[in-house]
Amino acid sequence: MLSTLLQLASLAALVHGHGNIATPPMRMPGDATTSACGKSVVADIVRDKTSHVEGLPELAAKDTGYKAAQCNLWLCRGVQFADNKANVQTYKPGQTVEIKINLTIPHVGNANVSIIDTKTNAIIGKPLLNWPSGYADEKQFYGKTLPTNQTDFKVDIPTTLGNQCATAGDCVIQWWWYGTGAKQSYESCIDFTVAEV
Ligand SMILES: [Cu+2]
Repeated sequence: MLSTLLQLASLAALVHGHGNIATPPMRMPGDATTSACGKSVVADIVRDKTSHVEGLPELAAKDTGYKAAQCNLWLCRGVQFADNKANVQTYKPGQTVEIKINLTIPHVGNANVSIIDTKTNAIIGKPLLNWPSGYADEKQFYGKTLPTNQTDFKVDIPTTLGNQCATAGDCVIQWWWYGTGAKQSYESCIDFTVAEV
């Protein structure tokens, strides 16, 4: 009994994350992220792609390899563009892009999908999609009535970006979700370019 409880407790400690972009491919850490954020952050994300951000700063601070400014944990969980150069999506202004989310454990809250300027970590324009509340509601999730468009949706690439996102690495599409009760943030990033036509 005790060993079962201990096993459950350790399992709960491991399975604490809850969502990530399934497609198009999201940034995943490699050597550049290890060099910016240290091994502990990378190990956490590799072990659980859905993991939240809040656990990471403390983990990172204990790691001698952590360079806070370069890592920038609150953008794409610190995962660096250099590790995702093979997955840069090329979009056209006005193109419709389907995004699918792997949502493993719900925490009701707010969410958005936005284009982020990676230099300033600020949203460019308005979010492409926005759920001010009611995203990933436990009751809907476990009742199997979670609206499909929370995990499988389409965004329109704006026609107003000019060449702001023409260079790979300058912008990401970020799916961001905050579970208000759990106080956990989730971030996944898609690298892309869009150039003026
Ligand atoms: Cu949780």
